Amino acid sequence: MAAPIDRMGLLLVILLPVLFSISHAVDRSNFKTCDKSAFCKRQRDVKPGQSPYRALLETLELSNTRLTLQLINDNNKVRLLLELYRLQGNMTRVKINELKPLKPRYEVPDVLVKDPPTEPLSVLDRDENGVVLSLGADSQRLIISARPFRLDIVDGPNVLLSINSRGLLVFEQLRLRKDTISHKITSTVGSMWDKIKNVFSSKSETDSEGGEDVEQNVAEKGEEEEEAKEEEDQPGMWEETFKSHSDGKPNGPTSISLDFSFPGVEHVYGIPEHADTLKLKSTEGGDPYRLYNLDVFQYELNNPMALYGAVPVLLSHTAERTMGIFWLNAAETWVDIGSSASVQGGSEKSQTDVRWISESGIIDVFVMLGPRPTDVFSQYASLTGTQSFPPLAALAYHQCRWNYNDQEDVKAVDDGFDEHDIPYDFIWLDIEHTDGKRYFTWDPLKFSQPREMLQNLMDKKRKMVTIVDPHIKVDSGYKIHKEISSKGFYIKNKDGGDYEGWCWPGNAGYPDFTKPEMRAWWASMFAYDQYEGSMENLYTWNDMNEPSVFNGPEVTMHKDAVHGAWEHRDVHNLYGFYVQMATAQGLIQRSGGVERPFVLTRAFFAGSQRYGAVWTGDNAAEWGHLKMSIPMCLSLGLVGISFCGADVGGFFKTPSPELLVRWYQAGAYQPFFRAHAHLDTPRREPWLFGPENTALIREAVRQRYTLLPYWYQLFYHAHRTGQPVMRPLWVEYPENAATFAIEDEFLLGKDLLVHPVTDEGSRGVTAYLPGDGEVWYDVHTYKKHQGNQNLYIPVTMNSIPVFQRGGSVISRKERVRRSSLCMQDDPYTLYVAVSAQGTAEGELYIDDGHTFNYEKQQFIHRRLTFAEGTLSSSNLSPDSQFSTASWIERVVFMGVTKPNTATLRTADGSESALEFEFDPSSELLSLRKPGVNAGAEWTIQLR
Ligand code: NBV
Repeated sequence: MAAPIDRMGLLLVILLPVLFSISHAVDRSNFKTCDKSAFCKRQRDVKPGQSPYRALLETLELSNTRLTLQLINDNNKVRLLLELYRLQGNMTRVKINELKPLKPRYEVPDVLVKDPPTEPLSVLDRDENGVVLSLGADSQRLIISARPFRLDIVDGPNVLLSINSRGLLVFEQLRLRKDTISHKITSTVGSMWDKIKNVFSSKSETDSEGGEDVEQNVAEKGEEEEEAKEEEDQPGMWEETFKSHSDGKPNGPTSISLDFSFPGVEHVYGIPEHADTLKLKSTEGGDPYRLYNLDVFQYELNNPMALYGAVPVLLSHTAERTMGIFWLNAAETWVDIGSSASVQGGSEKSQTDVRWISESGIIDVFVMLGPRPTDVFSQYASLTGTQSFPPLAALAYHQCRWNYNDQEDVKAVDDGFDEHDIPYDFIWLDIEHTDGKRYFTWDPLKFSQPREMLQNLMDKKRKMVTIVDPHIKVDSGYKIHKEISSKGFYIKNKDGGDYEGWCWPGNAGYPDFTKPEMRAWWASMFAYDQYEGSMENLYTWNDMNEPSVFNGPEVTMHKDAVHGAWEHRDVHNLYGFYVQMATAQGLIQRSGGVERPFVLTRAFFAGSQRYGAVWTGDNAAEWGHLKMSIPMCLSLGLVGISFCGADVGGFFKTPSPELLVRWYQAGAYQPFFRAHAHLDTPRREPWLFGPENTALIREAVRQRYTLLPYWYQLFYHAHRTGQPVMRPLWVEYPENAATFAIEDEFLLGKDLLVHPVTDEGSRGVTAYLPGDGEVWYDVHTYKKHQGNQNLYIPVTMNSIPVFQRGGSVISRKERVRRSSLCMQDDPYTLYVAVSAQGTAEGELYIDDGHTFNYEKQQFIHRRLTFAEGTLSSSNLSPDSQFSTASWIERVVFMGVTKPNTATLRTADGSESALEFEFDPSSELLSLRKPGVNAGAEWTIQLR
C-alpha cells in the first residue's frame, strides 16, 4: 500500500504540476547574476594590468618531471605554490595552491582516469627575469616571467597561450575572521576558530593531506600578514544572502581566478552546458558564462546562464592550431570571454582572452596543445576517459513521456508502435510509476506486475527505462531511506543533522554520493533481488541530480551543506557525475560485470562520458529549441560527451505537427534519440497526428534504424579514441574558416553531413558542403554535389537533407523491424560513395551489441576499401574472435561508370559474377546479393 502523503508532499503534488504547466520563460530572479554572487563580483572588480604576483625564482625546484616555484602577492605577502608538469601527449599542467593554507583546499578526485603520466622537464635558460623550459615537442617552450608573474607557451616565434598576462591571478587565501585573528597570537584561539577546526576535523578519504598543523600555519600566516597591507573584508566574504537564503561561510572567501590569452584566436568553443551558440560569445558588457549545475525551469535560449551540467573545458581554434584548457574545479565557476589586440611579429592580431573564476578549491589547469582538433580530443580523453560504449539498443529510438500511466498504457503504446509499423527499443517510465516518488519501487495499483510488463517487452525484444532520482523520501517505512539514514550516508547540514530539502516526494534526504561507500551501497540496490520487479531489460534514468532542491537557493543545495570534510560548495558540480557513476556501476554489477549499462543523466561534469548519456533537459516545443539542440549537443561532443540528445518534440508546451515531424527528422540524426513530453501536454505518440504525419515520423525513425551499424561504429570509435560522434564541420575541415561558426549542420563521424530543417514552413535550406575538390552525395537521391559550396536544397515535409562524403563506405541494415535486437542477424548493405579520385574507404564493426566481451576481442572489425575498381574487405583486427550470421546483401556504388562485369572473389579463391543494375543519370550501381558473410575476407572487382 502506498503510504499516506505527508502535508508538504501533498502541497507539492498539488502545486508543482500547476506551477510547472504555466507557460512563461525562466524566472531570472531565481538565479544569480555575477553581480549577485559575492565572489564573482569581487573577482570581476579586479581589473587587468595590476598583478601583485611575483615569482620567487630562488625558490625554484626542479625534479625530473615537476617544477615548483613560489609566487608572492606583494600586497598581502601571501605565498602561493606553483607546480608545473609536462604531460605525455603534448599537455602542460599548471597547479597553483596556497603555499601554506590554513587547512587543505579541495582538489577534485575521481574525474581524472589516472595520474596523468609526465615527461621530463628541462630548463633551457634562466636569469633574474625568468626561466625558459623546454616542452619537448619541437620548438615549444614554456617561459616563466618573474615580475609580474606570467607564463607563456610559445612555439618558435609564436605565442600560443599566455597565462596571467592580464594579471588576473587572484587567490583568496584561507584566513581567520578579523575578530578571531586579534586573539590568535596569544594562542587563545577564539571560538570561531574552534568551530572551523571542528567542522574540518573529520577528514574524508579524499583528503589525502591528512591533518595539517593548522595552528602553526595560523602563526606563520600571522607573521606574513604582519608585514602585509591590512586587507579589508568585503561584503559577502563571511556570509551572503540570496533571496531568503543565507550562506554561512565558515571558511570565508576562498575564490580563485586566472586569465588565459590566445593570440591570433577568434574562435573558442565548449564550456557546456549553455543554451547558446556553438562559438562562444564575448561576455564583455554582460554576464560571464556560468558553470553551476542547476535545475532551471523553462530555460531561455541564447544566454550564458548555468544549466544542468558543467564541463569546464574550452577549446580554441584557428586554421593553424586547436588547443584546449581544462579547468579542473567542481565549485561554482564563471568564465569571461573577451577580445583584445596583441602584437606578434610586428603585426597586430586579434586575441581571445578567457578568465576563469571559481568559488573554492585550487587552480588545476590542463593546457592541451593540440595541434589538431583530433589531438585535443585524444589529449582530453587521456585525462578524463572516453565515451562509454553503449548497448546497441540505446542508439535506437526511445519513447518517453511524463508519464505512461499504468501497465495497460505501456502495453497500448507498445502495441501502437507495431500497429503503425514504427520501430522502437525503449519505453520510459517517469516519476509517477513509483509508489509515492519512492524510487526503486512501483506504484502498487498502476504497476502491480512489473515483471510481467518487462517480460512482455522482452518477448518483443524491447526494453524499458525507469527513473531513479537521488532525492530520497524521508519516510521511516521506506527501505532506501532507512538504510541511507542508518548508515549515515546522507549529506549533512551545517549543524551536523541530515540535510533535508523538498523535492517530488516532499521532504527528502540527499545521499552523499561523494562517499565511495555510499556509491557502493547505491550500486548494490540495482541487484535484481534488491530492486524488486527489475529485470535485465530494465535500465535507468537519473534526473534532478544537480541536485534539484525545490526550496533551496537557486533550486539547489545550500552551499554550506557538508560532505564529510568538504562543503557542498566545493563539490557541487560533481554531484550528478557521482550519481550516474554509482548507477552505472549498479547496472554492471547486477549482471556480474557482463552487460554494458545504459544510464541517462541530466547533471554532468567532466568525465561523465564514462557513465552513459546526457540530455539537454527541459526544452520547449519551439522552433528555437529545435535549432538549439544542435549547438548544445555539438558543444558537449567537443568536450568528450558524445551521447547527447534533446527531448524530441520539446518537453514543455505542445508542438505543431510540423514541428514534431521536423524534430523527429533532426533527432533521428542526433546521438541520443528520445521523444519526451511534459505531464500536462496532450499525448503525442507518433500516430496521433494523421496518417501523413505518422508516415513522415515512421520514415525518420526507420532512417535511424537503417543507419544503426554506422552509429554503432562511431560510438565504438568514440569509446576507443575519444573522437566525438557528432562533430562541428571545423573539426574535419580545420583550415577552412568558412566552417568555424556553422551550427545549423553537423557531421556524424567524418562521412555524413546532416542539415536538419529547423524552420517553420521551410521550402529549402542552404547547406554548406565543405572540402575543395571533394564531392558529396545526397543519400536520398544519390545526386552528386561538389564540395566547398553553399548548396540550396529545396525541401518538402519529407526531406531530411543528409549527404555522404565521396570517399567513404557506410554500412546500413535495410530490413527495418520492431526493434534493433530483431535486426541483429540481418544482412548489410554497403554504400560506397566514390571520391573525385575514384576511391572510397570505410569500416564495419560488429559485436554482440550488449556485453563487455568486445574487450576480450569478441568483435569483427573490417576495413572496406575501394580503389582501382576493386572493393575489398580486410581484417582490421586479426586477433579478434567473433562470428556473425549477418551477410552482405547489396553493395551500392555512387559516382561510378557502368562496368561490364562485377566479380566477387572469396577467401577460398572462388569467383562468381554478380548481377547488377546501373542508373546512368545518377551514376548509381547496385550489386545484388554478394551473399558473403559480413566477417569474411572478399573482394569485388568492377571491370
Ligand atoms: O520527472 C519529471 C520531469 C522529467 O520528465 C523531465 O524530463 C526532467 O527534466 N522532471 C524533469 C522533473 C520536473 C520537471 C518540471
